[in-house]
Amino acid sequence: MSLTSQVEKWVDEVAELTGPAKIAWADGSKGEYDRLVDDMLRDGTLLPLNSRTYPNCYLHRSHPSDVARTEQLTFICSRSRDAAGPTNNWMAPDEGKSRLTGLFSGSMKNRPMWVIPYLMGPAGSSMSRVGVMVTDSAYVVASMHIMTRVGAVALEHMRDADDFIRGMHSLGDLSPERRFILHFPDEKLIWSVGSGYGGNALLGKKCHALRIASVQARQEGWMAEHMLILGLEDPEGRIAYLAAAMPSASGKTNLAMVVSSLPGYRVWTVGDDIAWIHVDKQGQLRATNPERGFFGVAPNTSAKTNPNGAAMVRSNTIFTNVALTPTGEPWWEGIGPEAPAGMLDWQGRPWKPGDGPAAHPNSRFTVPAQQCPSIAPNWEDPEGVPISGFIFGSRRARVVPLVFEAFDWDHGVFLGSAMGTETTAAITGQVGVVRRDPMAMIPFCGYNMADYFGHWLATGPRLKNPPKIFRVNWFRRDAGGRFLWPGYGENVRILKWIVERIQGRGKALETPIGHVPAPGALDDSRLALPADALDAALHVDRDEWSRALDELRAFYDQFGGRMPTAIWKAHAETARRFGL
Ligand code: GTP
Ligand code: SPV
Ligand code: MN
Repeated sequence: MSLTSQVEKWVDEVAELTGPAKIAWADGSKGEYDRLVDDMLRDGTLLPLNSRTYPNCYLHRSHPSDVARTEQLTFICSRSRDAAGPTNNWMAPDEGKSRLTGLFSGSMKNRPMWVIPYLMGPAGSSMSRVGVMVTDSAYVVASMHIMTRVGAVALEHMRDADDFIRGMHSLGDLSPERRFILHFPDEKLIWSVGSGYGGNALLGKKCHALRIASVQARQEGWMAEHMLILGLEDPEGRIAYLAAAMPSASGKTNLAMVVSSLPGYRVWTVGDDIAWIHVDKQGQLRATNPERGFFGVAPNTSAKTNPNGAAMVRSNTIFTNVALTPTGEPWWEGIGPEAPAGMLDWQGRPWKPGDGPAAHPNSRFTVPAQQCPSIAPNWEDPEGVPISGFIFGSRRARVVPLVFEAFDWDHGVFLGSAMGTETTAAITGQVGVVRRDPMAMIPFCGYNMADYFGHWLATGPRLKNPPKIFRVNWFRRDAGGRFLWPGYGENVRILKWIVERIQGRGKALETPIGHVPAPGALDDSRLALPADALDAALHVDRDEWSRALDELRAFYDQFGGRMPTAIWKAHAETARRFGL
C-alpha cells in the first residue's frame, strides 16, 4: 500500500458524493497561485488593486451574509455530548453526516474540485501535522497557499497512510440556513458547507489546528492554543519567548509584531494566532506556529498602530471586504489617511462619509508571514522556541487590571479559565457583550473545557521551570469611556515588566488576584499619562471582583463534577483573600 492510498480513497469518496467536473491536486507552486489569481480576476472573484502601490494585491468581496465565523453553526460531533461539553454545540456523528450529506450531494457539479495537501507547522518538525482539504472555492485554495505549506511537502510528513486530517469543504449556496461547520474528532474529519469565509472555510486554521488538534494534543500530551508567539529582545541581546492567548480581534496580531516604543527593546514575531506547544525532553515548553501566513484584522491597522502590519500588506496580499479607493487602493477605518472622495464600500457600493463603515468591521488581509518586517529569523525552527511566559489577555472595559501575575501555575490556569471578554466583529452576533472565554478558547476547544482545564493543570508538574503566567487588559476604560492605557507600541512596556518578573527582577505588589507592578516598576518614561491613569488601570476593585467571582461560579457550575478541584480551590482562595 502506498503512503497516499488512504488519501486517494477518501478523495474518491468525496468526489463520488460532490460530483465535480474535474479534480485538481494542488502542488503549492507559484505558477499554480498565479493561475488561480488569473482565473479569479477573469470571473470577478478577485478585483485587481493598484499594481504600482500594491503590487500583486487583490480584493475579494465575500457574500454579504458570509463575513465572519458563525459559532452557532459550528458543532463538535464527538460520540457523546459530554465529550464536547456544555460550551460547545454538539451533534451526534451520524446525525451530522445524514444532515450534511444532502448538502454536499452534487454540490460541485460543473465545477472543479481542488485537493489541497497541506502541512501545519515548519517542515522537518516532529510537531507538524498533515491535512488534506477538498474544496470547490478557488479563493480558499489561494488563501491556503498563503496560510499553510501546500503540496508534496505535506504528504512527505505523513507518518503512515492514515496520518492526515480530512477536510471536506463546499461553498454550497452560501445561505446561513444551509451552513454547517462540523468536526468529528474521533475520525480526524471536518465537514464544512455554506461558507467561504475565514475560519469557517480555511480548514487548516481553526477547524484543524485548534478544534481537532486540541483533542489530539490532550491525548498525546501537548497543547494547541489560540496564541501568538513572540520574542522580546532586551538591550543586552537576550530574547525571551512569550505566548499570549487573546480572544478574536483583541490584539494578538498587533502585539505579535509590535514596534517597541522603548529604546533597546525589540519584538520578534513567531506567530500571530495559533501555537502548538510541546514539552521537550528537558521539561521545557517549546512552541511552533502551525501557520505560514497571517489572516489579520484590517480596521485600525495603520502606520501608527501597527507599522510592521501596515508595511507587510503592501504586496502579495489578498484583502477581503475592505473598501476600494478610486485609485485602486484598499481602505479601511483607522488606516490613517482620510477616506478619499469616490470610494466604494466593502460591497462595492458608492460610499460617502456618514454612510457607516466603508470596510466591514471584520475585513481582513491574508499575507505570507515572511513579509512581516519583524519575523523572527528562527520562526520556522523545527524545534520551536522555548516559552518562558504565558499571557492571557482580553477586552474588558472594567474589572480587569492592565497587567498582573499569577501566584503559581495552578493560579495562572485559574486566571485563564476565569477570562471573560467583550465580543467583537470576528464572530457574527452582538458586538461588545461580555461573555466567558477561558484561555480565548471557548470557540476553539474541540472537547469538554473542564477536561481542558485539567490538561493545563496536569502539564505544569511535567515542566522543569513552568512558565510564569500573566493576565493583561489593554482595553480598560475611564468613567468617560476613554482607554486608560495607550496600547499598541506602548504595550512593550508591559512585556518588559513581564520579562523582568520572569528573570526575578521586576518589583511587584501582592493583591488578592495576583502581583501587580509596584509603583515605578512599569517603565513609563516619556509616556506622559494623565495623573492617576496608571493607578486606575492597575486598580483591583473588591466589589467588581466579588460580582465577577459570582458570575464565574455560575460558569464553572455547568461542568458539574468534571470541573477540576484545583480551579474551585483557586476561586475560593481568591474570595478568601478579598475577605468575602
Ligand atoms: P484574530 O485574528 O481574530 O484572532 O484577532 P487578533 O487577536 O489577532 O486581533 P488584532 O491584533 O487584529 O486586534 C484587533 C483589534 O484590536 C483592532 O481593532 C485593534 O485596533 C485592536 N487593538 C489591538 N491592540 C490594541 C491595543 O493595544 N489597544 C487598543 N485600544 N486596541 C487594540
Ligand atoms: C478568529 O476569529 O479568531 C480569527 C479569524 O483568527 S478566523 O480565521 O476567521 O477564525
Ligand atoms: Mn484567531
